[in-house]
Order: sequence, then structure tokens, then C-alpha cells
Amino acid sequence: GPITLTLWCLTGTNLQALMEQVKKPSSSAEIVMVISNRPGVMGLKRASMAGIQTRVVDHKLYGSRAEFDGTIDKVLEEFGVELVCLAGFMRILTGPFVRKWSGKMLNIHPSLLPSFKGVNAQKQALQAGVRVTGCTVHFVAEEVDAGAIVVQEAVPILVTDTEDSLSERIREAEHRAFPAALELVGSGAVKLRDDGRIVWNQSVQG
Ligand code: 3YE
Repeated sequence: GPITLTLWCLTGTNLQALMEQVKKPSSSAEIVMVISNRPGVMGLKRASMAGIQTRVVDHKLYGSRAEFDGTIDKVLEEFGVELVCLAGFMRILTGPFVRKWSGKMLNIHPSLLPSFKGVNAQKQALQAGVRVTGCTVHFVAEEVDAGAIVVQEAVPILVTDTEDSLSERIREAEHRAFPAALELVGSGAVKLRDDGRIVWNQSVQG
């Protein structure tokens, strides 16, 4: 059956790419709702224009990370969410929440992990002087940006690149990589084992 999906977003361009992906007849996914921790962001507008339900869970209104994550968890349960896609979401999630959604939560990061973890990955790549970087879609594990890798796409760094021009090239790669990872997990072609390693089921078309 169709897999239900939740997203979090800022500018929402990755959300837009996922919304376009799930419209395809071949897609194994359906977007059931979008959650944002920031009110008024573009991603919420994109979702409501497409008739997708939205919720704002503003982290500033919670006294602890556990209470914030607990509220998110309740909303995900309420909507019967089966897979969570973090698309521009910038908060570190707590261990209990991450463990509960293990194998059911993907994040996208703007570098070829395990290089350049954390914030400003594009700036880190420019400063390191590497000639190739990219993006990574990975399962979310408790250690930030360290979960099992599902899809990567390499992006060249040009000698003329600024942080903005490189970020834009990486963003274009993200709009291919995230939909591809969604389908791999949604179709069952890729699963996360209890030991945190990935299993590829080659009998599933993907
Ligand atoms: N949480 C865990 N594991 C993961 N969250 C994300 C990925 C991921 C995760 O793999 N356990 C930078 C977070 C890095 C940071 O320090 N964030 C601040 C807030 C900054 C803000 O609100 O703009 C914080 O205190 O959480 C998603 C990507 C996380 C990016």
C-alpha cells in the first residue's frame, strides 16, 4: 500500500521536489502532512496550496527538547505517518525520539558524508579546498549526520564558486537525491537493520 510521509521545511524547495515525485503514478509514497517548527515559512504555504494538511510545532514554546519531540511524536501518530523526511529542518532530535522512528526517518545534508557534518557544510567544503562535494540522504541516527547512507550525488566545485553558487548547485542535486531516496525506502528496496546497517532488497524494482 501507499506509504504516508511527513515533512518539515524552511524554504520548502526539497518539499516541492518530493511533492512532484509523489504525483507520479509510479510513486510508492503519499504526503499526508507537513510539520514545521517555524511559523510562516514558505514550505507551509506550498503544502497548503497543494491541499496537504500542515501543523506548526514551534520549538520556542517548549521548555525542553523532550517536550518538543514528544509533541512532534504525537502529531506523527495522529496522522499515521510511516516515514518522516527532514527537509530543511535544523533541530537536533533527542535519543528516544530518534530510536522510536529508527528506519522511518530520513534527513538530507549538503555534503558527501561523512565529510563536513553539521552546519555550513558548503562553506566547510570551500574552506577545505576539495574539488567535489555533494549531498547525502541518510537515515537519522542519534549521532547527527552519522546514520546509514541511502543516496548520494556528487557535485563539482568550480574555481569561481561562492558559498551561494555552490549551495545552489548542491540544492539542484538534492532535488534529485531526496525523491530517489524516498522511493527506495517507500518501495521497500532499502531497509535499516536493527544494527544500524542498510539492507538492499534487490527483488524490489527501484
Ligand atoms: N538529530 C539527530 N540526528 C540526526 N536532526 C537533523 C539530523 C539529525 C538530527 O542525524 N539526533 C544544528 C543541527 C544540525 C544545530 O545546532 N541546531 C540547533 C538549532 C538551530 C536552528 O534552530 O536553526 C539546535 O539547537 O538543535 C536535522 C538537521 C540538523 C542540522
